[in-house]
Amino acid sequence: MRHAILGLLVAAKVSVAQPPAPLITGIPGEELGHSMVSADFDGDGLIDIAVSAPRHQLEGTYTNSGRVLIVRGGKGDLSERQAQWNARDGNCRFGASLGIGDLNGDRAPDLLVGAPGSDRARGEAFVLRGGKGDGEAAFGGDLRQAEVFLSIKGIQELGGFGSSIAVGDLNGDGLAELIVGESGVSVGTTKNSGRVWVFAGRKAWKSGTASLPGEGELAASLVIVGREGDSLGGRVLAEDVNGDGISDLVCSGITGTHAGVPESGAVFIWMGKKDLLSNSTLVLGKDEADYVVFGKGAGNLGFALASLDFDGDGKKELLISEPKRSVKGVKECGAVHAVSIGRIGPKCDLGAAELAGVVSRFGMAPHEGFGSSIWVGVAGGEPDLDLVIGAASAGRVILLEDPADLLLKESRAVVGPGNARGFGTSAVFAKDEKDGPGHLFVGAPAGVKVFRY
Ligand SMILES: [Ca+2]
Ligand SMILES: [Ca+2]
Ligand SMILES: [Ca+2]
Ligand SMILES: [Ca+2]
Repeated sequence: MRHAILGLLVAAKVSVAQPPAPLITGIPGEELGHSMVSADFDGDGLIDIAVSAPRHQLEGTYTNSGRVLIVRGGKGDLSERQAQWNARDGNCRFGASLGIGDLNGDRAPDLLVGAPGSDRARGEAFVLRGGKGDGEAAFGGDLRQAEVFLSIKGIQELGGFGSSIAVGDLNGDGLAELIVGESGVSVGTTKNSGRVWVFAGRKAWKSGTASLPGEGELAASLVIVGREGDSLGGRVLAEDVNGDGISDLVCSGITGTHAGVPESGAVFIWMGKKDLLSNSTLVLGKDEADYVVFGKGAGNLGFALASLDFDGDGKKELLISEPKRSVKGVKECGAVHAVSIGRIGPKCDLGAAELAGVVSRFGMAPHEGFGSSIWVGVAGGEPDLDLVIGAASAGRVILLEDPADLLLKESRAVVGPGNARGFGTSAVFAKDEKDGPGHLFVGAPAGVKVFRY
């Protein structure tokens, strides 16, 4: 049985006739809806939403300080369920990246927030603890005063530490690692290499604010440096994509050059294993990743990352978007690729004529930006919806009830209203009420709006 919203969308086929009024309208220019994640941050059984506005101007500070809005699940007055995290300083772009994961092992999902513009773009990464009791994530606060569970400050000017952030157990010891991208950094003479930091999991994290290079208590266990132009760490993902039960590390170099074309993008993958963190530094070009996937043309491969069991074999495929991919004369229609690790070679070129282990869906029209965002449902969970893919330049999202639908042309789509520019830059589906099917939330940052269907 399909849920009400899906029934509605089936009937509407391509668009919902009357779009709802925006759930939240932000302040012009603040980019509300830039990033969005969903999890039950306060432990009440209802899914909550965190949505960022990284160019929000905080009262009394410079522009681009950023804010993250929380909408707690439930019924009734939105104002009673809404909270806000205020940034620490101007220009820090708090909320330019968001993530979820349980860092401290209390089984409550923690909210991860990057502020890559902080302190002359040295950047800062925040972990806001989820859960009942001492959980702070769902209730908001002002970082100029509030102590949060953990924050780490970057060290290199313009490095942009916090460009991406994720949590996952990469060495299978049961303790979750913290992974942070620093995509703006040039390491040594390697311009725009970007860098990814991995801080090994521990039974007890020392709460408070720390600075790189992680010393003593917070020494980084693994540092990965990109190739020239990669801007490694624009996105990071820690999910098990080869089915061995250990999370694997996936790092995007969205601007990387391939076959002489800058901005092609490359995605580097390391299989999680017991001794993954024993190398202290890896330098791409000298050291190899276990797998690399290269984009075709200036498509920005790796702009969005996710994982989902696409073919039902019990192993998750890696989903990689390429929103500026052109195909057969359709310029920048975009693409999403489902990659089966184990069926591809160590170097997988998406421009190759014959490709085993890769299933690709392309956007339909020029300049759609298909793949601006990817949201994945929980396997076997409610609602019965597996995948939402944004096409922000066209202002729409598509919804897939079964990952095998990826190739179906007749997917259900939701088209944003005309004043919702950037609709689909972020999207999640969340069961945010006790009864009922859940709702689709879509961010439109150029129109500074968040919609709920
Ligand atoms: Ca909740
Ligand atoms: Ca936690
Ligand atoms: Ca670990
Ligand atoms: Ca694995």
